[in-house]
Amino acid sequence: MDLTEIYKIFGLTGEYTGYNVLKNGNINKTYKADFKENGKNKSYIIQNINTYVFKKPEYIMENIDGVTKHIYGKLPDDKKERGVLHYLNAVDGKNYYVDKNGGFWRGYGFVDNSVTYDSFDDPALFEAAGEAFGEFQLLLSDYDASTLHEIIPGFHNTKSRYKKLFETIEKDPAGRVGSVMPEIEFLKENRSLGEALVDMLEDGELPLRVTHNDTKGNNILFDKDTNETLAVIDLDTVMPGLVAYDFGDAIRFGANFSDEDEPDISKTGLDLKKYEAFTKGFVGKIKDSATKKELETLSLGAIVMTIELAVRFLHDYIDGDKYFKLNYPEHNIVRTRCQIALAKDMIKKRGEMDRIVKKYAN
Ligand code: GN1
Ligand code: MG
Repeated sequence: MDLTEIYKIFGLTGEYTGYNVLKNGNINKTYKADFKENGKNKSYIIQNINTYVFKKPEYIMENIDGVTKHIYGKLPDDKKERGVLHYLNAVDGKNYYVDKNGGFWRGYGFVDNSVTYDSFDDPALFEAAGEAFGEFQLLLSDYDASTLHEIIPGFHNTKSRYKKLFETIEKDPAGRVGSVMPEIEFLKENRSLGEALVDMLEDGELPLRVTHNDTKGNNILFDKDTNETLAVIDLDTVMPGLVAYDFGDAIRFGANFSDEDEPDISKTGLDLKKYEAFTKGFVGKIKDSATKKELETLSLGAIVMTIELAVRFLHDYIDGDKYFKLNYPEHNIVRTRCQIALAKDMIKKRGEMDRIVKKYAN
């Protein structure tokens, strides 16, 4: 599909000066399109949604419409412009467009002078990320969860994720099972740990809340000059979930010494300094609204989310790489090994992780 067609459909005007592909998402295709109008630069984000992953993208757009309006309504006037994404309407008034080949498109205004980070070497910045994700949850604490579509059913249900992994191992569709036995073994040994949060949810020990469910640090916009946090983005997976999922995934991604797909796993492990910085920010925001049990399960959330991603990356590898975008053929198994190395290190450090949560929960 020709991008200029898409610009027309979303009514973008001005002189078009070019686009970049933004590469930090593993699912959708994202473009930043640059325009000039009356001497001023104005950019837009255009996304082509992956319909293998998102079977009903119209539902995502309904969720996003509700959630962004809710947040917009709560922001003070001076934050309304940059504190939430403003989605574009197509010529027919819908906030998406389906092309003749079934391609699903949407767009929003690029937030002026904003930046995202893939890693957080400055603890203060990661603490701010913790505050932003904590605040996001507070903003949605009164959102009517029954109006939200469950975009990917069982998204963080590690019991069904494990089940699907073992079913695919049985079928071995890509003939790769024989080469990944140590990884399968680790995941088998740690199955009850990986399923622990779902057990607690099923037993009614933890409340469901409206959560983001994809809290990678690069889903936060910062002001390029001041590093003030502006907005939480990537709202595709906003759904009912556990607080521990949002805390856990942010730690999994941002408090790792390495990237989530580092091939040299001797570099991988939990950086307790970063862990503490994020915990300080996140727990500081949610401690009054969270239950004691929720706070107690945060460190477990980090371990569970890391095991979950190992399960998901390994599943995709065994399944022949259908879900996640790859940068090279072995990418999914490299990701799996990195997540396993991180999970092992977290398991060793669990006592320390708990101590840190307690420090900020009181
Ligand atoms: C995917 O595309 P991105 O980066 O927003 C995935 C997340 C994973 C993440 C791992 C819908 O997110 O669940 O944690 O990759 N999103 C979906 O990097 O599956
Ligand atoms: Mg995402």
